[in-house]
Amino acid sequence: MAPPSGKRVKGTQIYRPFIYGTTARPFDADTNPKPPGVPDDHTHSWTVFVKGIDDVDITYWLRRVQFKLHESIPNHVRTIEGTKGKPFEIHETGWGEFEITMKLYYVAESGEKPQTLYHHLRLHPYGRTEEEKEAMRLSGDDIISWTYEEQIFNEPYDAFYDILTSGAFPVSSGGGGGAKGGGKGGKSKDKDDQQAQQPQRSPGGVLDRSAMIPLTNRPGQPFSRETEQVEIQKLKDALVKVEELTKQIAEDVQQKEARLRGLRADAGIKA
Ligand code: SLL
Repeated sequence: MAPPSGKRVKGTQIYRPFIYGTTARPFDADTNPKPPGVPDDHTHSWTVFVKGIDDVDITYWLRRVQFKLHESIPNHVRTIEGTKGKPFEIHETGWGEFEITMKLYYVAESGEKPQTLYHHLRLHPYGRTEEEKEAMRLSGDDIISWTYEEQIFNEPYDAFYDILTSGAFPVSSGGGGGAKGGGKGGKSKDKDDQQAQQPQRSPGGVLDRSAMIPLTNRPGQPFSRETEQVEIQKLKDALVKVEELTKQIAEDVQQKEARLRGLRADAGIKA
């Protein structure tokens, strides 16, 4: 593919948060009955996905995703083309865990080569302790293995830069430019125009075509500033623990050295 014409925006990096991963659920007669035709040895239904944070649209930078599943699965290489506002996803059933390869293809204007990500399909709760495993069992029977990622576009072409950054404020001259909810009977044109000027936000407050993440968590939306703060606190607490341990070990070494000196002196050995 020929690189896009135009210049690169020098010294500029644009990043966009996104999430990829799998959600699995064991078959259960009441909560997740096995659909007809699913083989007897299949124990779970699962979904693999790539999507925007707080489910915001990412198709303005991500064009398609090729998912490579385990060879035991019929038609194991699947390509999903982007549909505006929808996740790139595949629903499947099976019995075993394996590594899924996801190849991300960017929009033509980006001039970017595809990039490959790897994700381990999880069917069973995991964690280092029973507590952690129990936490995995939260939210019904869903086994969630999700990763927060940031896609970096380094010195994007100027046309792509515009695509990345201009969508939050639709051009009013274009008759709405994709603003939702306008044009219903009874609304004045002024109001429609006003709405077209409003940047669009997800329910969690994420501005369309931005690098924002929500301030707080919501059910099914675990990545937020709140989560970030919790992680930062965990790191701080761990650092305090490491410093305490280091101090203890240093004291221990000092005591042992003193004892060694004493023993040597008793035995008449020169230090
Ligand atoms: C394992 N190494 O032994 C893995 C392989 C394969 C999973 C897991 C089959 C689905 C189908 C399926 O679940 N394969 O037949 O459609 O755990």
